[in-house]
Amino acid sequence: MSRSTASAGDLRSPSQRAITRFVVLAAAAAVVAAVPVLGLASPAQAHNYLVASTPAAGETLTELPEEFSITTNEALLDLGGEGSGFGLQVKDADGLYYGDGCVSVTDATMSTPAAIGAAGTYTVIWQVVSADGHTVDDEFTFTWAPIAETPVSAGSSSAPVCGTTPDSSATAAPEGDTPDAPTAAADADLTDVLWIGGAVVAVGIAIAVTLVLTSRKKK
Ligand SMILES: [Cu+2]
Repeated sequence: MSRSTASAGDLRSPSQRAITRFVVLAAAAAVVAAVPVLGLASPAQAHNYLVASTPAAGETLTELPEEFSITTNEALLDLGGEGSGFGLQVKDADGLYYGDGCVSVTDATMSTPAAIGAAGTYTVIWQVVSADGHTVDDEFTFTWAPIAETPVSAGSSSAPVCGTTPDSSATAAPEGDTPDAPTAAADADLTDVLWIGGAVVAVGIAIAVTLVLTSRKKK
């Protein structure tokens, strides 16, 4: 494999050629290592994302629709058809929740019967199960400014659970009582990708070093 003579135009010393070879091999290894990392990262990018909602983020809502809804880019995964893993909460500026906590999922849309309190700023907190089985959650705000008299629902201090009677005591919910499990799951996803990516890069470097050492021994 070793060449007996350098070509006439190659004035580099053997050690320079070894360094060049190492750099080329290391670059090649990095490219090879990057391919599976990108492959692993793509499922995370395939998560469903919000494409439309009622009300829209930042909208000033003047009439109460029949339903509040979230629509994502592709069909949601509603295993068993019970909306497990799905949630759509509507919360006012005082931290009170409105609605019955029930959601229905049809194709790419999750909806809940609309209920709301007095005029003001509201937050929609939603969570869906992506096509790949992972949950995605986010929130946005909208302004409620009814132009006609609208029945005002009683808010509950805790997030309503479908099928149970909401706690209608109108006391503000304590801070930070929204579920944080989806965030933890997203962190775990990212950690996995970084860990696997790091391991693949390390293996790639080890292969490059081995190739360089092997080619040196053969001289
Ligand atoms: Cu995923």
